[in-house]
Amino acid sequence: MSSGLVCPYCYLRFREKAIKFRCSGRPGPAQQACASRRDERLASRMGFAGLLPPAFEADGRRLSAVHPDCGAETNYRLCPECHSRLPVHFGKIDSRLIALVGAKESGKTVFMTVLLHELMNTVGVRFDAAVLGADDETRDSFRRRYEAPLYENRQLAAPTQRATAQASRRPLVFTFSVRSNGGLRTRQERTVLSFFDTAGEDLNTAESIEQNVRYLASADGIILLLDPLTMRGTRDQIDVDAPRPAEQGLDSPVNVLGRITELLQLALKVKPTKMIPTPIAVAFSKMDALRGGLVENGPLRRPTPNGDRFDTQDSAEVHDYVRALLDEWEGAAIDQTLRHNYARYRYFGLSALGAPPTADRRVATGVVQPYRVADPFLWLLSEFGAIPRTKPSKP
Ligand SMILES: Nc1nc2c(ncn2[C@@H]2O[C@H](COP(=O)(O)OP(=O)(O)OP(=O)(O)O)[C@@H](O)[C@H]2O)c(=O)[nH]1
Ligand SMILES: [Mg+2]
Ligand SMILES: [Zn+2]
Ligand SMILES: [Zn+2]
Repeated sequence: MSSGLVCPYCYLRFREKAIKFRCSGRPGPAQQACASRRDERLASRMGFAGLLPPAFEADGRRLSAVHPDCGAETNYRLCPECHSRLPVHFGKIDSRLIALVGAKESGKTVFMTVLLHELMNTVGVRFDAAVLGADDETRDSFRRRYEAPLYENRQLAAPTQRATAQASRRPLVFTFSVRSNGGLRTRQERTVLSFFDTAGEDLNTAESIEQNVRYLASADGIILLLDPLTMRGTRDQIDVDAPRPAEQGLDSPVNVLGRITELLQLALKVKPTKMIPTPIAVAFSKMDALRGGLVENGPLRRPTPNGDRFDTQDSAEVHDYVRALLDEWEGAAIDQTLRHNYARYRYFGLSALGAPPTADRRVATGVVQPYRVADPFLWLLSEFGAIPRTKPSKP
């Protein structure tokens, strides 16, 4: 799809040429500097009301421009729609938007926090990859709002606020860089990643559906987090110490999948005879609470793979195993929905925390010990061709 670029902050589509610039605010050749002011576009779209030097139009295919008012050069490039600052080299490097969706309480915020922490640490080392926040706001808010509470205070986040209730909620945007070995040449492959932590109830209310439709329609890959503990067939298998989901008010995984499927079909204008092309990783969270019922040394009890490629064989085994579990959990309708509507889907089972939390939402063991938390993300990256994968072994 070369119908232009998609902003990792507002998810609107535009052409590279339309990229705008923001004046550097430094004095130009005539020693005149442009004054900072409120950027109305940034205020209305992203809820940022601070003072900034003015935005202006120039040839967006270039990495810098001269502001005619002051004559100073700038390399501060902006999304033409929302005026957010674009990541360095945006438009010249791959950009992948990954949508993270799931019902209320399914574990999205904890999952995203642990995933990003792992990407910056062990998984980064495993793939020799560097993961960096693409802007000050992402760097600061990831650390302060997500990482520090969980890793320093061992406290799980409060339920995520709905997008409309807090206009300033913006996606976290990261750049993922890996060295690719193409024969004699090695080069850096850079991918821009955008995560938007939706609030579970955003999928229910009409006014917030529009934003989600745009978000899902622009996504290059989807991670759908489903809470297996809310499925009827798991009730008698849940670890006695694990907090149980509320009996009422939570959406069942099959309903959530149904709603997302309808949204995608509408947003992508998928013909009735066609499948949804976006790859979807269907990940069952909180597997620690069901550990007792899993086959010992089976795909969801053995250690997370740690080679420097995505392990295709291991992933296929997990996929088959989870599909078999779905029958046991009375979730066969999930498999039917996926099989009839999606061209590419894959099952995952994971635990962000590694053990059930305490009843007062704290990390029980004192340390976060994730299990397979990066698998869905690594599968998507391998589908995009951004990381290498192992060849499947013969059946
Ligand atoms: N057993 C277990 N429970 C988990 C895990 N991750 C999250 N939970 C539980 O799920 C609850 C909800 O997690 P959140 O990450 O806040 O869920 P969410 O999907 O962001 O919820 P909303 O923001 O309300 O949509 C937590 O308070 C935990 O009790 C896990 O890895 N294992
Ligand atoms: Mg949340
Ligand atoms: Zn200027
Ligand atoms: Zn934008």
